[in-house]
Amino acid sequence: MHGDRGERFELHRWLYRTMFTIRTVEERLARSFMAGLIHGACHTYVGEEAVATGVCAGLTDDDAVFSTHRGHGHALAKGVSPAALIAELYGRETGISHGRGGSMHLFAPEIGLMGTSGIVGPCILQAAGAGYSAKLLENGSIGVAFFGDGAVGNGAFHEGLNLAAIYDLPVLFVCENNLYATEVPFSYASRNPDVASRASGYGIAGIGVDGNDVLAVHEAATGAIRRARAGEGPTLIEARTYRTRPHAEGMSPTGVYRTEEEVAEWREKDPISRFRSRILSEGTVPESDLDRIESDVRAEVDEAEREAAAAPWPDGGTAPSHVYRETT
Ligand SMILES: Cc1ncc(C[n+]2csc(CCOP(=O)(O)OP(=O)(O)O)c2C)c(N)n1
Repeated sequence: MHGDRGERFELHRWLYRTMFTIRTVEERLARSFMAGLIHGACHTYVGEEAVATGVCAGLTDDDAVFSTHRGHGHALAKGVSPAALIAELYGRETGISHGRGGSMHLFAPEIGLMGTSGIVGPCILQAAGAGYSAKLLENGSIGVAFFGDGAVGNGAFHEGLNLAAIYDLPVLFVCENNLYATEVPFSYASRNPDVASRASGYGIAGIGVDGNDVLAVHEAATGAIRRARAGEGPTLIEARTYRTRPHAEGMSPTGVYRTEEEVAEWREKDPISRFRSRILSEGTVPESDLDRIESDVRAEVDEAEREAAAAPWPDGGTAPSHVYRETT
C-alpha cells in the first residue's frame, strides 16, 4: 500500500491496537484488584482511551509526558508494555518502577513517560518546565500534561498556562474532561463548563474536541504539536469524554452523583467500537486484521498477567535505594 492510504492503514491499525490494549489491560487490572493482587489504589481509564491514544500517536520518545492518578492509558500509549505495567501494579521487581511505586508512580524516562502521579495538578507545571527546557536546549521536543477537569480549579493550571503562554513554550495541555472529579460534577465546581474557552484568558490556542473520537483527538493534537515544534506556543486541548467505571476500583460506578442511564448513554459512545465501525465503513483496515489485533493483544495480556503473578518481589534490602541521590 502506498501514499496516503498506506499511512492511514498504519495509523488506524496503531490507534486501534493501542486503544484495545488499554481497554484489555484495564479490564484485567479491575479483576486483579478484586482478587487482591494489586497493592494501592487503581483508577482505570475505561472509556477515555481515545484521548491518550490520539495524542501519543503524534509524539516521539523525546517528548515528555506528565500524567495523573488515572495514568495507565498514558503509559501504555507512550510505549510501556502491558507486562511492565501489570507487574508494577502487582508490586513485582519486573515492574516498570521495579515494584516500588505502583499505579501512581509509573516512570519510563527513556521513552518520555515522566511519571504518573497521585497529586492532582502539578503535572501541568512539570510539562511547562519540560517545554521551557526544550526551548532553552532547542531540541525540538515538547512537554505534554494530561489532567482531569478536577485540576482546572487548581492554581497549577493558571500558573502553568500563563508561564507557557508568555514564553511561547512548546507544550500541550490536555484536559480530559470526564465531567466528574471523584464524585463532584464539573458543573458544580465551575461557573464555566467550557474548559477550552479558558485558553483565551491566557492568549493561547484552545480547542474543544470529542474525546471519544480518536481521529478528532489525533487531528487536534497533531496541529497543536506542529505549532509547538514550530515555536508557535502552547495549546490547551479539552477532550470531552467519560469514564464508565467507578472513580477507583472498589467504589460504586453510580450512586448519588450519576445515574445508570447516564453511564449507559456514554457506553453507546464507546471510543473503541465507534472507531471499529468507522474503520469498517471506510474500509481502511480489513475486519480480519482488527480481529487478529484483538486476539494478539489478548494473548499478550494473558502472558503479561501470568508473568507478573510469577515474578519475584523486590528485595526488601533495597528499600532505601533511589530515595536519596548518591553522594561522594
Ligand atoms: C492536590 C490534590 N487534591 C486532591 C486530591 C484528591 N483527589 C484524588 S483524585 C481526585 C479527583 C480528580 O479529578 P479529575 O482531575 O477530574 O480526574 P479524574 O479522576 O476525573 O480522571 C481528587 C480530588 C489529590 N489527589 N491531590
